Order: sequence, then structure tokens, then C-alpha cells
Amino acid sequence: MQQGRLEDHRMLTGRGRYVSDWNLPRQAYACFVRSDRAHADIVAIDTAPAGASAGVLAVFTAEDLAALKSLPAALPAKGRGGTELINPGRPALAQGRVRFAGDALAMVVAETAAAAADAAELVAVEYRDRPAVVTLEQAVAPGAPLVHDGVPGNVALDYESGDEARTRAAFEAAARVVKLSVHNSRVVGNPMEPRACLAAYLPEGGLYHLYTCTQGAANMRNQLSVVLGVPPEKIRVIAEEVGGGFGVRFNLYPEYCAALQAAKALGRPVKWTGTRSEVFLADEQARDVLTHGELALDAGGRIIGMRFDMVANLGAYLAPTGPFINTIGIVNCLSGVYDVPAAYARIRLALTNTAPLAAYRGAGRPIMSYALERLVEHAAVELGVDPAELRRRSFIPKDRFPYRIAAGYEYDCGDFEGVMDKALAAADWAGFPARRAQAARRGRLRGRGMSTYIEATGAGFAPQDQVELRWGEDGELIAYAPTHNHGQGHETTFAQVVAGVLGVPPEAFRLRTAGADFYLLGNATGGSRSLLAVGSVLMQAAQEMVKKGLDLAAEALEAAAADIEFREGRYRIKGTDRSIGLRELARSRPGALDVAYANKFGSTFPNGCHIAEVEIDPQTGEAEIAAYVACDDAGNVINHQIVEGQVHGGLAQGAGQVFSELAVYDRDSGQLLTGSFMDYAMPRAGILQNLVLLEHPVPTRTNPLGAKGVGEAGVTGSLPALMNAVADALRGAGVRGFDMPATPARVWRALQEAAPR
Ligand code: MCN
Repeated sequence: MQQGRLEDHRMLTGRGRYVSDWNLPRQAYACFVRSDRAHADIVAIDTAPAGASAGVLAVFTAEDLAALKSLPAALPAKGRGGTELINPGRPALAQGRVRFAGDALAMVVAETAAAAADAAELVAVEYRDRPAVVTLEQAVAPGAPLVHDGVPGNVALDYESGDEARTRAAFEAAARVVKLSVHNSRVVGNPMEPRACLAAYLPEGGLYHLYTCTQGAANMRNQLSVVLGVPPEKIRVIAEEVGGGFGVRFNLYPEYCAALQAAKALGRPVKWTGTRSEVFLADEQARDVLTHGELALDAGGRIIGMRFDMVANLGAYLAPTGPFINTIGIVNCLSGVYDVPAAYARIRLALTNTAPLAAYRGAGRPIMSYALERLVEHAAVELGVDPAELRRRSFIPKDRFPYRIAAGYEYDCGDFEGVMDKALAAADWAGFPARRAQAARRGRLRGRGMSTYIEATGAGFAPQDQVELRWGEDGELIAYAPTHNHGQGHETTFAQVVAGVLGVPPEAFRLRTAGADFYLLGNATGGSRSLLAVGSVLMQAAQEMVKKGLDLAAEALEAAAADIEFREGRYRIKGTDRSIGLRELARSRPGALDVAYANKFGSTFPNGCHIAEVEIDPQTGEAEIAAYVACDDAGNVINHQIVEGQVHGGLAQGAGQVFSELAVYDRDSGQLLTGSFMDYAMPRAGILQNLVLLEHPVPTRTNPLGAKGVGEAGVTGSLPALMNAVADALRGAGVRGFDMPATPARVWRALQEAAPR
């Protein structure tokens, strides 16, 4: 058993610095005025009473921020027939029209946060209401009201991937076609730390400083550079502790841009600390994708084709990564773990009068795994074949890698059958009927579900990940990296990687990722890439440091470099006991051993088999996880405890979405009905019981660590496994076509409707 993580002591003793812990001299405080309706023209905004309120320094509306450009959103791909993504743009404050309940339209800046909040109440807005489109069906219905006049049919992009003609031919040749429509329900990310920023402008040098909760400084800096119209070198994004990211702290948000502009205009830093209500209203949300899936099978029950028609909700404006997550992020594992060259997906990106949607743990891949793995399990039921056996018939064999899927992406390696067999054994697959019968005797419905998921990890827009290793004065080894640590334990695992090469104690290691005093290019934390990509670059940087030290050690030991070896943190003249430690050498030559290094490692495809058993109480509709086995291939694992924690956390988010969480907008008014923890049920710790977490590592050759990502695996695998188990349990009671979330009320209602009268 390992002794916790390096970062834990700092956080547990209250020394972690989150955004609101930062303060600057003369700072002022911002409060945003948000639209109380989903869709309306802004006829007039009267800011005078707010402006005259005690302590108020200024009230900003869109006109005052005219110097700012729209938030960026791009997609390195085209739509069907070569069409381009239509980005209607997003101003920092709503301009002329509000497009979702919570859209910020004015910002009050005052001497205190309370004065700003009081004055915000005095901002009077005259609206002319417009009809709102809230659901996906409403958005793409013919003649629907338009969210943006420049986006016909509310579809920002009609995207496709795979081989349509070949897929059509496979379906024509199929002995059996199975169909299933599913809705991946809408969720709010809800990190512990609500969004916040401290914005400052330094006129000498024309520098912008943004202290904020971020998953990576370089990414946010690049997005800000577009909005501010200044080169990224003029911007510093600064963060230490970040209280959770889950994908929703990846992108730049309009409030940050407005705060920076206000700081410049007022000549004072501007601080904003969002509330939990603002998290619900105005953080990026996620999922909400409707899929119609079809599977073609031959007479032997082998999958020979698959196609998917999806509509994804992107909300009222395109979040910077919204289009990417809902296109490439979905199809990069289009055909799952199956050897099926005939696969095709069409995805329409729809706009609605709701908060923008983008990444949330899994970022696209849970959409694909949910649609496909529910469809495959449904096919097993329809064909009367054991779900494990049906999958086994179509797995990509382990000697077929690298394997290119119809969507063009190349899987590096895997052993899908080996992974599944390990999970089957641990889950006592054959013993399930007895457990189900036993549960029935207790009056409970027991169901079992499986998923054999795969996901892409390692993608990143930046061409390189830059890192630095520098020795501090007191013998600390400080690593600078672009990927931000916000719960994943990077300080610990990166220390293990670097210390493993340098032979220094991990306790000497410090990680810094977003400061005012350094500037690195690279990718943010996302796509479960930090270890395999940035960890690998850090390992190479450490190897560079060893090489760099060789000449210095030779000098210090008065020997030829060729006669010196490096082992366990010491340079030694071979065959002698004369040596000098790396740390000692670094102390004697300040700066001489420091290393700046850059490289980039690409995609690798972790995968796994998850088997869930749930029990439902038909009296209350309440479901619980009775048993759960997750066998994951994350390649070589650096820290087993952290990996287990990551899978556990991912499962919690999967279980949360399946059993309790649901973001609900009123379909007529567009009001968010689940705007607090009173209405939006976060999972509780007890939801996860009886977990068996197994590893089945197949090391990848795509990075020097042989590692695959693991941060999102728990979600991608659990959504379909858990819902397949729920569907199985309910099937026994005559319920057909039940979809997530399996809240007690929905389950109970489904059981009532299915019960014989
Ligand atoms: N690891 C390992 N061996 C492997 C793979 C990973 O030891 N083969 C370790 C890594 O060193 C790291 C951790 O496991 O400490 C997760 O690594 P990785 O899979 O590289 O994922 P990232 O660190 O890039 O984290 C991103 C991923 C994503 S995309 C989301 S969203 C997410 C997540 O991780 N958000 C999280 N996990 C989270 N965990 C917490 N506590 N909070 C979040 O916001």
C-alpha cells in the first residue's frame, strides 16, 4: 500500500491555493447580470441606477466590450459534401439578443463583491421575447425558430465519417439487422470549485494576467489571444490548485474576457467568484446526444456493418471545443472493438436555447460507447445469443494491430478477448442465473450488463509539449509542464517517472504548470493524455539531464566522460568507488543541469471490459450496483493506486449519469429546472459498492512509457455496462426500450406502465 500522493499534504492542510485565494492590490469585484429567459431581443438596458449605486466603479454591456472579438470555435474537419462549420460567434456579453437563461449581458464592477451583487439587481433590462428551441427534436424540426439567423435549420454542421457505400452494401447483405435508439442524457459537470477569475492588466509591457481554474494554461492563452487580439506571449494564465475540471475547465469562458477588459479599462484588477447557481446556468454542460443505431449481422451472428445517425446538442453558442468533441471525439472509436470495416456515422450539430455544451469526462467517446455497446447488447438479446459470445465473434484479433477503422483512425494495440476473459472470470459470468433467481426470491429484479469499450486518448491540438526541469536553490527539482493537475495526481506520478530516471527521492519533486514567471507551449489536460504524452516528454527530459550532467561529472571527478556511468542518482567512475550525486552536482553548478525539452506523443487506445450487475427494488424503483467488475487495459501503469482512483472516479461519474443526474430544461420556457443540488442529484459515495478493478496491460509502442490514458475509462466503460444491466433487470418485468437515467421515479413509472393491469 502506498502512502498517498505528494500533493495531498498541501491540500489537506489547507495550503492549496485556489482561484479565490489569490488577491492583488486594489482589486475590484465583478458580478454578472444574466438573462432570466431563454430567448429574447434586448430592447434596452438601463445601467444608470446600478452605476450610481454605492461602491460601483462601472457597469459594462456589450457596447463597452466592442474591442473584444468572438470566442473561437474551430474544427479541423469538414462536413458532408465539404461543408464548413458555421460558427455564429459568441461575444463576451450578449449583444442585442440573449440566447439562453443564464446568458451574461452586463457586468457590474464595484469596490466589494457585495456592492457589485447589490448593484447587479438594479440593472433593468427590457426584453422582447422570442420562441425558444430547447430540445434536440425542437431544434431540427422543420420551420423551428432560429437560435442564430445565420445558422439555417439550427444545424451548425452536418458531419459524417466512415464508409457510407460499403456500409449500405453490408446492410443489404445482412442476414439480420438490429436497431436501437438511445439518448445520452444531459449533465452538468459540477467541479467542487465554481468558476472564478482574477483578471489584471499590466500597462508596462501590455501584459494580461488571468488567474483562473484551468486544465491547461497554453490552451486558454491561445483562445484568449483570439478574443483580445494580442499575441499569446502577452498573456499569462496562472493557476495552482484547481478544484476539479472534468472537461468543463478546458475552455475559455466569456466572463474571463469581460473581466480582463474591465481590468484594462479601470486600471485595477478585477476579481469574480462564481456561485454554484452560475455553475448550473453558465458552465459548459455535456452529452445530450440522440442516436439511432443499426447493426448488420451475418447468418453466423457476426457483426458485418454498423451505422449511426446522431443529433448532438451544442447549446446556444459553440463552445471552443464543442464541435470537436461531438464529431471527431465521437467517431475516433466509431466501430468499437469490432473488426468491421463497414461503419458509418452521421452527426448533426444542433443549436438550442440552452447553455453551451462541450467536453465532460470522456468527451465524445462515451457517446460512441453508449450507442454501440447498448446496440450490441440489444442484438444479443434479439438473437438469443450470450452477449459475451456475440462480442467475441467480432473482436479485432490481437494479431491484427495496428488496425485502421472505417473512420480512418488507427488503433495501436490491444487484446480484447484477453481483457474480456479476465473480466468474465472475475464476474463469475456463469453464476449469474443463480444470483438473479436468489434476488427474485428477495423480491428484487437483478440484471446484468456488459460493455467492451475502447477510447482514444492522447489527442492534442498543440504541435508540441514543452517541459522544463530546473533545480531550485534548496535541492528541489521543479518540473514545468503544460498539462494542469486538478485531481489526477500528476505531481506524484510525474515524480515517479522523473525520479525513476534521475534516482532522486520523489519528495524533492515539485510540479508547476501555470505561472506568471514561465511560458510553455503544449496541450492542456484532456483526452487522458497527461501521462502518456507529457509524462513521456518529462521522462525524456530527465534522460537529457543525465546526459547533460555527464561532462560536468567528468570535470568534477577529473575523469574522461567515457569512463563514467550513471546509476541510482550518482555518476561513478566505472569500476571505482569515486562518484558524485546528481543533486550534489546540480547544487555545485546552479542552472547548469537544467533542461528544456519538447516532443509530442500521439494517440493510443485504452480499452476494457466492464460487467455490471444491478438490483432494482420494484416497490420504489431504486437501483443499486450489486456487483461491478472493470478490467482495463491502460498499458503500463505508473501508479496503481492512482489508476484505481481514476477508474473509481470515472465509475462514479458514469453511475451518477445513469442513476441520478439529469439536467432538465423546461421544453417551453427554456428555464433550467435543475439549477441546484436540490434538484440535480449528484451521486453519493455509497453508490459504488462491490467494485472489482483489474488491470490487463498491453503496453503501447506509441510512447516511451508504454502507457495508455486512464482518466476517462471509467465513464466510457460504465455508461453502457450499467444501463445494459438496468435494461436487463427491467426486461424481466416486461419493460422495453428504457433509457437513461434510471432514476427511481423513471424506473418505477416504467415498471407501472409495463405491469399487467
Ligand atoms: N496513470 C498511470 N498509468 C497509466 C495511466 C495513467 O499511472 N497507464 C496516472 C497518471 O499519471 C495520472 C492519472 O493516472 O496521474 C490520470 O492520467 P491520464 O490518464 O493521463 O489522464 P490525465 O491526467 O490527462 O487526466 C485527464 C482525465 C480527464 S480528460 C478528465 S475529464 C478527468 C480525469 O482525467 N478529470 C478529472 N480525471 C479526473 N480526476 C479528478 N480527480 N478530477 C478531474 O477533474
